[in-house]
Amino acid sequence: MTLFRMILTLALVGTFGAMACSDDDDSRGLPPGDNNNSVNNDNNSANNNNTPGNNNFNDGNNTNNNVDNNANNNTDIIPSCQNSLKVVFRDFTSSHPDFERADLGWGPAKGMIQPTLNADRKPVFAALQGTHKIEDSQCSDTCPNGGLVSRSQLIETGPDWGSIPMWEGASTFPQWYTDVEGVNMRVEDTLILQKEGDSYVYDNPFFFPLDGKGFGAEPGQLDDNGVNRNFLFTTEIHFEFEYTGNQVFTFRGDDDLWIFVNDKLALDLGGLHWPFEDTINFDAIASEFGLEVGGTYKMDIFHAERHTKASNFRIQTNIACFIPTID
Ligand SMILES: [Ca+2]
Ligand SMILES: [Ca+2]
Repeated sequence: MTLFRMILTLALVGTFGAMACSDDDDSRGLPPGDNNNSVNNDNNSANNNNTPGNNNFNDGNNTNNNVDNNANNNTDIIPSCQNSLKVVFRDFTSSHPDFERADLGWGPAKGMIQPTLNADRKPVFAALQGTHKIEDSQCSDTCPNGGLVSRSQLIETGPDWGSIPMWEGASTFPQWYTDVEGVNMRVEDTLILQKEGDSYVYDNPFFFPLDGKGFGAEPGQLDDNGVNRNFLFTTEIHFEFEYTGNQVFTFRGDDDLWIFVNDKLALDLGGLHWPFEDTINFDAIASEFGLEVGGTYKMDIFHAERHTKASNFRIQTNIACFIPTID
């Protein structure tokens, strides 16, 4: 680290600390990206009602169960459709330079990756820093919290944070969504969405699908309940869906999240950050993304859990049929 970088980092940490340390903030000393805990305490409805098919690693203290157990019990499922998403997780450890870093900038930061996928349907590195373009709609009432900066402060100060690298960059990012022996461990699984009104929802404020799997929990990496968890992993999902009109897809979570629709980047919440939310309105992007009602299109989702001590993952959509295309 250069002297200038050290000075810059210390200055920014000091600035953030001054903003962050309000009365009851217990997150001092941690990077700002993962300090949110309000959504972890709100007993949100989607995963706590013990309905059939709803036992997918949703509890703050239990390890994950087999998420496929009760998939067929949901009578709301259209027979020819799947309300589940096939997932490839890749477990990492804090030894990887992009995970559990303390000196990174934070997001959500747009522009960290290229707007299109490569030939292997993987995202491609674009920039070390990204830019901060935080819209009101992206920051729900659960964000910020715990004495962190206010939303207006965040917007005002965002560009400063964007000057700090979000990751190592081009040399390490290809490892995030590729099996690399000795670097990551691949675990395949399924996320089951629950029918809620006209939507399908997967909502997990304790998203630790690799507890007891992969490299396992590292010592000292605790969630907000003090439970030792297996943090630091990536999530890769590929599927197709029929565009029928009037469809939306909302994601909220931490940390990095990118969604491609018909091979174009449609949702960009990169970087370390507390749970942020954004929505793809397919009607609004139809022209730009080449979508025509009645057509079937690819969606590719890339997520990364990159820092303690929270892991949130929420999907809400009125897309009823997911056609998995992952290998
Ligand atoms: Ca891990
Ligand atoms: Ca996190």
